[in-house]
Amino acid sequence: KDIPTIRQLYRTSSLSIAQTRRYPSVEAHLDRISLLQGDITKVQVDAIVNAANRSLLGGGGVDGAIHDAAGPKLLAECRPLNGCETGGAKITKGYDLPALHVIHAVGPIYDSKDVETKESQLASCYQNSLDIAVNNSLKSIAFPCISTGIYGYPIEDATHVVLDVVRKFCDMEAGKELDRIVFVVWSNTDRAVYEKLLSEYFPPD
Ligand code: AR6
Repeated sequence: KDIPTIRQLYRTSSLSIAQTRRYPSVEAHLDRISLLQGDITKVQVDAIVNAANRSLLGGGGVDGAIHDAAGPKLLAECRPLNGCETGGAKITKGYDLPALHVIHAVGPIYDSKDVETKESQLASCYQNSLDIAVNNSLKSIAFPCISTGIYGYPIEDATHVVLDVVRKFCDMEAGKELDRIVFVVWSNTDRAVYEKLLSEYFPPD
C-alpha cells in the first residue's frame, strides 16, 4: 500500500515537522506515527480531533480555532448532537478545513485529587476517537494535546496516557486500519515531551 510520507503531505503547509520516523516495532507501517508542531487546523488528514467541551458548541483554545477555520456549518452540525459526555467523542464533517472530518473529543478537566478518574477519561476520549476513525473507514487522524491547555492536565502525565493507548491500539488488528496517526503540538515544551516519550513507547530498532 502506498502511504504518502509526511513530507509529501505537509511540504506546502506552515507546519514544522518535529519528528517522523519508522517504527519497526509497529508492524509494516512506514512513517505511521508523526509529530508536527503548529496549527492543527492546517493539517490535511481524514480527521482532526477537537479538544471540545461537553456542549460541543465551541469554546476557546483549539476548539475555537477549529470552529473559526471550519466555518459556521460546523456549529450547525454540532447543535443537534446534544453534547457529549466526558471521555466520549462524536464525528462531524470538516467543512472549510483541509481535514475531511472533525472528531470532537471531550477530555477531562484535570483534578489532582482524582487522578485515576481523569486518566481513564483521557484514555477513553483517545480510544473513542480512534474507534470512530476506524468505524468510519478513515485512514489518517491528527490529535492535539487534549485537556492539557484550559483543562489543566499536566502535559507529561497526559502524554503517558495518550501514548499508552495509541501504542496498544497500533498492536491490535483494528489499529492496522489506520495508515497514519499524527500528534500536533503547539508549544516547544509539549514538543520536547512528545519527542522524549515517543521514543519510549515506539522505540527505534
Ligand atoms: N493547533 C494545535 N494545538 C493548539 C491550537 C491549534 N490551533 N490551539 C491551541 N492548541 P485547549 P483543553 C493547543 O485549551 O485543555 C476550550 O474552550 C494548546 O496549546 O484548546 O482540552 C474547549 O471548548 C494545548 O496544548 O483544550 C473546552 O472548554 C492543547 O491545544 C476547553 O477549552 C489543548 O488546549 C478544553 O480544554
